Amino acid sequence: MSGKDPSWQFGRAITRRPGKSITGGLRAVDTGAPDLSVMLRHHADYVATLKEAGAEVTELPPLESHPDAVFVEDTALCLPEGAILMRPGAPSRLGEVAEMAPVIRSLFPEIRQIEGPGTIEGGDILTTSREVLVGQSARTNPEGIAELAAILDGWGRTLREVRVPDGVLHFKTDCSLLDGDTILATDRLAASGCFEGYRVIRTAPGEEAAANAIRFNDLVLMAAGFPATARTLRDAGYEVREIGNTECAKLDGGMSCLSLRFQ
Ligand code: CIR
Repeated sequence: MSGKDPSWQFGRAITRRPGKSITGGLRAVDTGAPDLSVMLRHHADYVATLKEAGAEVTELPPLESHPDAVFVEDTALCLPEGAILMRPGAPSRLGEVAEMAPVIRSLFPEIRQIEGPGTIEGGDILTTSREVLVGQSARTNPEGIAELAAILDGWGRTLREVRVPDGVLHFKTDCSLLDGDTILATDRLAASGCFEGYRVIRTAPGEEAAANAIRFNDLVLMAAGFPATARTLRDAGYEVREIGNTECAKLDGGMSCLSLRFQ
């Protein structure tokens, strides 16, 4: 795919439909159980928007044994060189990787795996056109990051380690890639200086949850309900689609968590 930027120009995505067990999903603060029927509607809108953006979507069935399995992003890192199976830091999510592995194996000729003892989740990894940024968080520890760095080094890629602000689940809870050089970020994350050299667009005050967006080809998918940030993005020239996310938000999930994206 010459001429394309593999950090945001994709051909494929993997998603997994939420199941009844979603009510048992992990959450930092309990704001009530997610409503499965509403979440299914939002999820269908999300998949339809990925297809509108040009994705061929592999839609996996619900996995009732793993309440958080809808958040497929945390199980793998997909790059043009190959895919790397992650090792989640949340014990209840470790088994999701074995469920995703055969799907990844059917799509990627080159597969690596984080073996441990370190842990790392896909939500802490932001791939830009120049580097792979990885946030150290409550889920992703230095050992997991070191194991990923060694794999990426073998592929000629640079990993840069950053810190996720306290109380924030994942690095990408607070940022997303808008194009090869532009990042949408919250004030609290951008203030750490980790995006020096990039163009940074900030979420509007009080709209921090808008930061977890995705760019997929010509579209930016963002959670609905953040009008000031949506306006900022449109004024900057992005074509934005707002998708309901109220139920995933109860489980600390957003746009990026719901898919794996690759060429
Ligand atoms: C969790 O706590 O693991 C899930 N309830 C939410 C995961 C969100 N994933 C992501 O940001 N990549």
